Amino acid sequence: MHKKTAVIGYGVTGRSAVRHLLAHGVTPVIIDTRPEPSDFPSELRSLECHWQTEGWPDIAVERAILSPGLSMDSCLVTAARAAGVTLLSDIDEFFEHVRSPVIGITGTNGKSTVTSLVGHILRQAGITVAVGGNLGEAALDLLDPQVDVYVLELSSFQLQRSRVHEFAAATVLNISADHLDLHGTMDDYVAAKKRIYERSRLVVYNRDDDATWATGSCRSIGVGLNAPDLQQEWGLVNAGGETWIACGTQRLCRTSELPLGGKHNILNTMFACALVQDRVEPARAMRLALSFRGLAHRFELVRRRDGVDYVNDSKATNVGATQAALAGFTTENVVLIGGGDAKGADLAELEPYLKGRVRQLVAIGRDGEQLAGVAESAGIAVCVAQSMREAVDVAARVAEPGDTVLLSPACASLDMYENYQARGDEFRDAVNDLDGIDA
Ligand code: UMA
Ligand code: ADP
Repeated sequence: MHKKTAVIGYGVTGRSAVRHLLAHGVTPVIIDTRPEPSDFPSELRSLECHWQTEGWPDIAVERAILSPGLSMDSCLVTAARAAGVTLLSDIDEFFEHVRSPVIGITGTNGKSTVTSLVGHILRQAGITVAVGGNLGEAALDLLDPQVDVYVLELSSFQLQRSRVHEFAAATVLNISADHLDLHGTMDDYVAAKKRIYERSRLVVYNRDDDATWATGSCRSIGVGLNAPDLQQEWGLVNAGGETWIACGTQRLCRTSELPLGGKHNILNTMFACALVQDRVEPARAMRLALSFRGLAHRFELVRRRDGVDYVNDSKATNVGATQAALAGFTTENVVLIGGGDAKGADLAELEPYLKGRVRQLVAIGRDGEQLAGVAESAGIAVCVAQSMREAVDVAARVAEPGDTVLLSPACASLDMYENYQARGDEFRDAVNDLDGIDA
């Protein structure tokens, strides 16, 4: 067993790393730039802790598990490197201990949906599965000898600071600009994501997005919205006036039967089925996928009131996700609530998606004015709201029967909320408090 191990960052990941190390007989040193949390457990008081630490403390450490949220350019990480500390991620530590196959999922959007759907299909097929990573439980908390297959959602930050690992199947679902405030360049962001392919036994890529294509000679399956031209590839075919999901020459299901709306969810469903292809045969996987009900805050219908749909897409924290949400509308019947922390992204990329779909923008948050400018140049009416309640009230006043009031901010929530869930919850509460008839 390794000695003198530090855990850098005491968030969700750091806590899981401390638990894991203690369970394996290693006493870690905790280092964090933040003050000691008020809920720090009394049973950990005997550990050596360095709170509010910017430089490397005067301690001899061989290796450190580095949390994903701390920038690689931070003073603490630079100082750890200068002190010769070997930096690992929680994912590296997870792979040192895991004894069952791991399916890995990354991409700019759809990770949580596909990760949960893969877990759902495997579970329904009678396989003991553990699902987590960037979503839900941290990877190290999932380790359990009873588990047959692990399904991990992986962020670019986790992949960026991990070694290359052998996934049973891995995917980069799609790539669009995100987290450029921390990655600096698009090349750095894409390179971090594509590390997931390097030793993967099966690669599932997006035929319509060349940034997701693998370069080596790995076994790969393409997924796309056009017809599949190879056996085992996934895509859409038209037959008898209907659109079908197909795997190779096999027609599996009409897209109209899918429980989740939007073209992006058709893709997500095909990705999930392709990722489990070595364990659950395609027709069965597709059948099992039909009972998946989707996740909260992702294009979730909250209420139909006075003929207006209120949809919570608070998880749309980047431009690509809001583009996907808007792409599903064909007429100018959306009242969009958007804005927040744009994380350095160019919101002008939304303009072609706003035109012909959005009738009114209600702008919120720090970069709401920037989004308002984009909408105005597309000739769309704009107003600015100071709170979510005000935004919902304004949207409800301007919406007409047949319209959709859509919270799909294209921005992170952190300028106004603790996280996207809190933002979506406030939207949901404000919508449910509106007077009116549910219909
Ligand atoms: N921080 C400090 N000082 C430190 C350590 C961290 O200021 O010494 C700050 C970071 O800059 C960051 C915050 O604390 O703002 C949290 O960082 P962390 O590394 O402690 O994060 P965790 O609590 O461990 O949560 C992380 C993921 N968060 C991030 O990567 C920012 C969680 O994903 C993930 O669920 C968890 O690990 C378990 O794997 C959340 C997320 O927002 C949902 N992820 C981003 C996304 O999905 O877009 C990547
Ligand atoms: P992630 O975990 O990558 O953030 P989620 O499944 O939580 O992905 O969805 C995040 C946002 O992206 C939601 O607004 C959702 O509607 C949208 N979305 C989901 N799948 C896709 C996709 N394949 N392409 C584009 N946007 C998507």
